[in-house]
Amino acid sequence: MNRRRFLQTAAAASLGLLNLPVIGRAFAPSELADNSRFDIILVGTGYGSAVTALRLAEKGKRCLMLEMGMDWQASGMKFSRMAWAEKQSTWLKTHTIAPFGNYRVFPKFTGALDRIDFDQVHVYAGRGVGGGSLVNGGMSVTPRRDYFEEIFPQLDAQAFYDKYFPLANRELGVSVMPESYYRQSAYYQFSRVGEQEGCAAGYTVQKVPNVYDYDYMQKEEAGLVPKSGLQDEVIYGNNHGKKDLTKTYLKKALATGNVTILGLHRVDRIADQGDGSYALSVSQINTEGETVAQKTYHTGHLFLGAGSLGTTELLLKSHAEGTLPKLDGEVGRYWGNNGNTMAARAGLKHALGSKQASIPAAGLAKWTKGDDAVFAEIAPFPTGVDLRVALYLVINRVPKYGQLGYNAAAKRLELAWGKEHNAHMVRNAGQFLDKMNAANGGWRSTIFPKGVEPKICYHPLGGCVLGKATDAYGRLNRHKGIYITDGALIPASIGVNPYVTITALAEYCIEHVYQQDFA
Ligand code: FAE
Repeated sequence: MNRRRFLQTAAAASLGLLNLPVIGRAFAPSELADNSRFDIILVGTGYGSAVTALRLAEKGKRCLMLEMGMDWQASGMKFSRMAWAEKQSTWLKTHTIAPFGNYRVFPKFTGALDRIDFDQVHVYAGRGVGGGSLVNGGMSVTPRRDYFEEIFPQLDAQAFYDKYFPLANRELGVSVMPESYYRQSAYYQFSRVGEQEGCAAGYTVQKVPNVYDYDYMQKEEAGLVPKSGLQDEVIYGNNHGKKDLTKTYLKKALATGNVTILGLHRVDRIADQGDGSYALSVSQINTEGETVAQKTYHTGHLFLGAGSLGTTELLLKSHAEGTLPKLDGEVGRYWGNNGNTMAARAGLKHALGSKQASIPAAGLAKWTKGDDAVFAEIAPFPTGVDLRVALYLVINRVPKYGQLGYNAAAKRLELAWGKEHNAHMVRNAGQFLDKMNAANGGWRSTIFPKGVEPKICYHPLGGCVLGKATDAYGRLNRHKGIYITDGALIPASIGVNPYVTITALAEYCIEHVYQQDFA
């Protein structure tokens, strides 16, 4: 051990900092002690945070990222398959929390997939370095321009479609599955049947780009490499093939040498110090979720990227507990589930195949100007047998917003979201199923009530909306030095799977914030 490393290690040991789950080399262990001050702290390591960290770090700014989930790469653990979920599948619960089939039990562990339950909606989220990119289906969809303009009338759409969406797609490593492979793969029979049936029912087929490496997938099918997307891996993480954020934005950010990520570090509270700085109460947890250390970190530049619910909760909770007294009433508003509704048909005439890839490749659209607009992702049902059941994740508009609040007495985040918010989604998804059945045969499956389940939300959006709770570039109202970077910026709906939009918005915001606040 060289002298510098020896001194650092000795200092770390005296401060009780050994065994810190540290990634990256921006800060020595001794600089991570309790009560340390950092120029920049980012909360979370999902899309918003990863983009922001890269753009700051490549300009030479040192960034500390705090992530409540694990560093999966360093852990050496494998992600679970869906068919045989183990403890690492699920965030601190004793059983699985998938949309259905939750018969597996295990000890609590800081696993990859979390679910936050409200009365009429169950919100799924990824946990770990990489956030939602670890558990999502990799569907990388740029929104329709007319809908983007409807949701964000104040933004320069031309700039987004010329610059920020292409940039986001490039950095994320998005590609379209080669048609030749799609047409002949046994694993995409379900999707080809879905397209054919959708056309017959009058829907427009839309190919869906993805961040899955299709060269790898073709090798999977040829039996040349370990299977992942072709072996029911997705919502608990992919062991191969998927370019999650640890292989794209976060990898580049760490390579600058200006980023350190602390895994298993949960930010519990933000306190306005009144001098332009913020004190964060942080709990370091172990893999059973128990607190093993508590510390306070200080910063003048706090970037929140804890996801729609995580970011909004941190702000509302800190306000309710009196440490962020000036919080704007706009925080918590314009929340929505991106219109997510699961739908299922049974009794299909055509075989869907006993082999089904877990990575979706196409969707069916009828995106009208009214509340009946739908975009239905043709989802796999990879059970290993062909049950002739077709699944869809239907995305709808969100005409009625939800509102988040924090109940200080009960110490929990609350959401005003009732059956009335879901009503048009249930109607639309039901009509979609009925049209598909009328054109192709089949009936509404009983895996969901009348074939439709509106409580499943994979795409939480809103709570700190751009231009409402923030200025034009994500700076939180009334709080100089706090920035929102994530899905909380989007008001309730974007009409397609959202992370390309979240990435593009984060690129846009940090470009302007850097020029105005850091350059
Ligand atoms: P996100 O990626 O959720 O990252 C937030 C991070 O902050 C997480 O790592 C948290 O662990 C961490 N965190 C939260 N609270 C704290 C705290 N207090 N202290 C420290 N760390 C904290 O945020 N979208 C698509 O576009 N295409 C898809 O195919 C797709 N499929 C999905 C499938 C599933 C099963 C799920 C759950 C989601 C899917 N999504 C998909 C949604 C997408 O993953 C989601 O919109 C983004 O991940 C949201 O990005 P954010 O940056 O907002």
